[in-house]
Amino acid sequence: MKRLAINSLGINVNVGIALLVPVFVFVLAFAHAPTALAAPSSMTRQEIQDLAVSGVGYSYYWGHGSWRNDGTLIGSCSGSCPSCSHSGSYGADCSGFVAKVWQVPGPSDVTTNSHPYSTSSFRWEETHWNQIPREDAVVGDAFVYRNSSNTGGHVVLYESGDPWGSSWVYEARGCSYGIVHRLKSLDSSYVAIRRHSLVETPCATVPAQGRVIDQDEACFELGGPMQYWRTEQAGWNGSLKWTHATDTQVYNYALWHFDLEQAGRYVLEAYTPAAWAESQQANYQVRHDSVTTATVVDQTAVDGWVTVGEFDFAAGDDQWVRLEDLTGEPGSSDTRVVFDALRLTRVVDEPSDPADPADPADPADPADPADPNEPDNPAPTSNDPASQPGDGIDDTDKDFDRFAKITGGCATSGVPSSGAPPAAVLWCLVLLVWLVRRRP
Ligand SMILES: [Ca+2]
Repeated sequence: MKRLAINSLGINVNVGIALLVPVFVFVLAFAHAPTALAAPSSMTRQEIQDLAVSGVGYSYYWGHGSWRNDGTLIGSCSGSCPSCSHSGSYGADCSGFVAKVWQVPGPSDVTTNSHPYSTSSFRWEETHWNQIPREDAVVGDAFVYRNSSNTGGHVVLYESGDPWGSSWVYEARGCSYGIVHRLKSLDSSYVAIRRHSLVETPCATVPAQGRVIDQDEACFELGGPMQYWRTEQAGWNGSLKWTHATDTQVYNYALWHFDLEQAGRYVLEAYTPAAWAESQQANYQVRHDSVTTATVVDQTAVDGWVTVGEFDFAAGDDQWVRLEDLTGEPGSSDTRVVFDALRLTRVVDEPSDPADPADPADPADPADPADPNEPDNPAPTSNDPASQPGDGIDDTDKDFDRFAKITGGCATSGVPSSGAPPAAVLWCLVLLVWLVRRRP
């Protein structure tokens, strides 16, 4: 009994612990979880933009956020918000609009009214989004502004354009305008924010022949304090980044990641437009096939593609080029280091004439031996050999023939023909025959 009791007790304790531990962990987890919001569902930038487009045309509706996919029942707004009046069931204000197209805090059909955040939330909180450097804004990011007294503000969805100048945006503009797509100047009081859980376009692979890898691709990684980066509407494909050089420590750096489809030897070039590239000792570190090679490049040497070097790359990723601001040029010199496109071009080995053995096939072309007959058969020349480039007649012959044809009509002027019997001889023969016949 004792042993049984002990065994029974032991079993019960073990089972109890086994059951209680996960329950305890579960309770603990949730006791600490209430403020930890789940990340929003994954979305692509295209999905965000598509939702924004679907809302264009609907009315401004203070404190609301919903519309329809069929563009009907757009509603209307009048007056001056918040003391405005609205008719209809659909429409959105600026923050209701951005929350809906961003699908935050969670999935919500556009037809379902929701208004989970104010511009204050978008400006001062970072629950499902965070601030980004303004110049990094791309389609699907947002720009938010909140006044100094924190009583009002505005938020728009960014599409394209100059983030420091005129930008194309989608916005619930106001009572008199509704939801619009327009070119808007975003002043410096706006900050850029980016939704979490975006599914970004992956870094595209490098095909066998190579390709350009630009600084606005997913393959490009920017590092260091964002306030030191500048973006210009210049360079390869209309944009580049630069930062000032230093001679003390690395502040900023960037990497271009490569994922090659085929191993091989490639020429690596960097695009260095003269208007922006000033560093004469940019240090490119090239990671290729498990080897890192550093090369100093004068970015002022070429207004365009400057050669970094020739490298053997393996197939696959974990290969990159890293460029830092630590060039050795003093910060006081305000030397710009440019970060624009890189170009990989496959080095094709010179063929060792392996195709030549195929040349013996040429003798199988017996047409040439027939050429000697050509002078005896001048008829083809009347077919304008100039229009028969594949007939094996060389240009000299064509020119001669063309000349002969053109001058043919004038040849009766008596160009001596060595093969023709002189007329006098013929007349002599005729006279001789006549004399012989007359002889009795
Ligand atoms: Ca570029």
